[in-house]
Amino acid sequence: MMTTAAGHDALAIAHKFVLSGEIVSASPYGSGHINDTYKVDVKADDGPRRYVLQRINHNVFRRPDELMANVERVCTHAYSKLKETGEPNAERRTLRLIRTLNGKAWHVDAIGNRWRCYHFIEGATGHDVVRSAEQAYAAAKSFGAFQSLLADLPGGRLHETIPDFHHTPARFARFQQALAQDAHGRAADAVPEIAFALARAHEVSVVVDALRDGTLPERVTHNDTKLNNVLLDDITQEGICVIDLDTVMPGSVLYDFGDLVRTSTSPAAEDETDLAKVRMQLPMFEALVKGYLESTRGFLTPKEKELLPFAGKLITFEIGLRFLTDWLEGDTYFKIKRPTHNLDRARTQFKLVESIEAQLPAMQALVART
Ligand code: ADP
Ligand code: GN1
Ligand code: MG
Repeated sequence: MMTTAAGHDALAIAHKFVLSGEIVSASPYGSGHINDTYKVDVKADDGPRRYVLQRINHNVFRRPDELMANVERVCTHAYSKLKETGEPNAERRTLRLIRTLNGKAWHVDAIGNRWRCYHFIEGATGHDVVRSAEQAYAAAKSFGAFQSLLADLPGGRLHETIPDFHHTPARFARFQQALAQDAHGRAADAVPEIAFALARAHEVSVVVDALRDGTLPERVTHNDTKLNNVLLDDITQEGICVIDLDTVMPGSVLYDFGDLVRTSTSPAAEDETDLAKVRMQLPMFEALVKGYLESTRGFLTPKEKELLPFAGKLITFEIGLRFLTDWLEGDTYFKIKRPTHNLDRARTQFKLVESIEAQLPAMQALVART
């Protein structure tokens, strides 16, 4: 048996799926914080072929079968709509699940892990850090188009794969609880970050309040629109395929646009420790707005549009809070590579929040004239 660092025999699991050739290897792949992802190499009659195999983290996603039912619905709808509209490269433009030998859309292993396998999208990359305004534009256009594609998803409301995922006040309450408990005695190492978070308590409910009173609409949204969750063509930099569909569920488009601001306007990585490098760059924001409005103009309401800059600040704060909470709780949620990783990530997010706050009027003026 060949097990990986995570202790799973991915090669054996790959054999449970209908792959078109002899399976050669399965190796860890990507830089996601939640699931275990593997690249599977296969020798097919017409040459080498690759697949993506993933184990769903069921500590994070407590109802993995509901999650997979969502993913299957979303993939099927997106693919058939692309085909209907005559998209010549539909195969490359949406994730497609590979069936198991039993004809299922996912595999349950002997110890209850859920596994799924996708066709590999070739010649495209998910970037951890934005390198050009063209990339920001392409990413925003793709996530906007993805929302548009799902506007008529049949079959009723999707399952909430993580309840209250973007309920920022609930995230804040969890942070306060972790702080009060300080179970690992770490609060003393994060005094400025804790003060920064506490000082922003009054802003956390803007979007959830508006969703509740109907001034913002609920839509089918992606909810994890960080830059590396859209694959960009290696040659043209065009947006090719939106990936990581685990959190596609009812939500606000503002959190989707906001996470693009968080991950596509700063020249620094999410865990950059040199905070001098962290900043919101207005030209990148401009490219995001342009790309996003191009694909969402048909449905975006004036209130949604108006809140686009604030959304960038709100979700950057929310994700910073989540990293800080995970740090206080002893690193149980996000994968870490060093002891202070979650604290470093929180610091980076909060530095970016400050940069957004300083430029909010300019960002709002830009949106108003676009
Ligand atoms: P996580 O939830 O852990 O972030 P993702 O679904 O985003 O997992 O996958 C992790 C990485 O694997 C992605 O960032 C991307 O680089 C790569 N990846 C995922 N699906 C595909 C695919 N179908 N084709 C090519 N690469 C993929
Ligand atoms: C996680 O799965 P991944 O790495 O794309 C997280 C997001 C965070 C992100 C921060 C299910 O995303 O919510 O914004 O890390 N996903 C989940 O990088 O919690
Ligand atoms: Mg991902």
